[in-house]
Amino acid sequence: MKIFFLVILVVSIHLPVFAVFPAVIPSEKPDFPMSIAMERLYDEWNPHEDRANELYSNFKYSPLKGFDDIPFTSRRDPTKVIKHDGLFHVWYTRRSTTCDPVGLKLATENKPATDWDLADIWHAVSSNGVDWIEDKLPAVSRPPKPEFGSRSICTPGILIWKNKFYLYFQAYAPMVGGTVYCPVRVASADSPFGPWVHYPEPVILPGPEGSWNNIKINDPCPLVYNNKIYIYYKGAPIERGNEYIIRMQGVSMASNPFGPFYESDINPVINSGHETCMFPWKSGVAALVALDGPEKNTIQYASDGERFKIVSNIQVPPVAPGPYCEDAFLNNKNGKGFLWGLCHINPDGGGAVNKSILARFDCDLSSKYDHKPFKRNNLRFNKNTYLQSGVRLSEGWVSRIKNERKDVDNETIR
Ligand code: AAL
Repeated sequence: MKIFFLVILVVSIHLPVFAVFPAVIPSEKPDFPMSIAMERLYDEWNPHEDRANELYSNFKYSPLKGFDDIPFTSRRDPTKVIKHDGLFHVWYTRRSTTCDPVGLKLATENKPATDWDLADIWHAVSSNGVDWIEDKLPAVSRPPKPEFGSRSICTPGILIWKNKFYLYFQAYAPMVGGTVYCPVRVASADSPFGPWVHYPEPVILPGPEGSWNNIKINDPCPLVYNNKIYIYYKGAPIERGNEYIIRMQGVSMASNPFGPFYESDINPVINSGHETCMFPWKSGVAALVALDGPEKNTIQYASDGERFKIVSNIQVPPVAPGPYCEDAFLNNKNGKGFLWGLCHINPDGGGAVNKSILARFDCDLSSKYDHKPFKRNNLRFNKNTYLQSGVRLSEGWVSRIKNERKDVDNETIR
């Protein structure tokens, strides 16, 4: 009998205690058995979901004033916004041509192939982030032929280092396009108003033959971190096709703005995304990763600037974001994030051959402020969103689906 009770006692000590998951989410991880989804809520997320995630936000957009709509003029790919002597500054790609982009095959000396072809880098200032005044001339103009950048300089990134200003940008020659060599060049100035002086040599070069970034270094995004200049970028190889990767992001570091830059040993450090958007966060670096790849539309964090992990999933993220991130160059291991920035929009919802405009986004990716409306889930959109071109099922697929219907739409009970 005694043994019988002992067995019951031992068994009951080891039996898991099942509990009903309570309506009020426990702030500590419960020790009763849970599904792996609920384990994950505590281990990878936090019990208060996106509301309590400082690196979760949604994004609201506003039009900007001061950027006149000029025929065949496009503005895109803004830098981070900086504030200097009370004024906000931004730089961006501006194309002012005599016709719309015609594609790579039809491009000529004066006819742009893509939206970022035959472009220079322009500058605008604002006292409130909404009303902007654009300079009358480019801040940085294309260098002469045959130098890198003589066809187009575009997609700049701003750096402030030891009280001087540096603009890093894509430098295309003799043409733009996926199979054209595109290193990163830099121009420097003592003031955000310029004058900007081209450094004669490219500073970040594509990688060796066969490597992930062997033809293009795009979207340079500088930060100051670990007492060094960190430039993140998107790399691409000359080879195209499903076996090749064209949208991963890497980082190179230097102690001098003109280089030499040394690649991270573990590049690429981000497996998805398109335009780059990195910012100091606490003692590490965070990244907004949008548009391409399996980890598109996420915010990621790397405690060492290189080992990125997903920390939130986001909706309708800004394209080519240039946040106003006040501590991007402070090197203080105390990154506080941001509340707004500029981005670009294709008014026609188009792609490489469509013109772009700059817009403002607001969000709450800040650890300093708490703007609750930006922490909402459950964003819903109206009919026009679902039925706009690019989202609406195309006529071609409407008829294909109609023709395949008798083979595809099988009886539910067979
Ligand atoms: C972008 C960026 C790069 C690409 C093109 C212009 O928005 O990713 O700059 O080359 O598109």
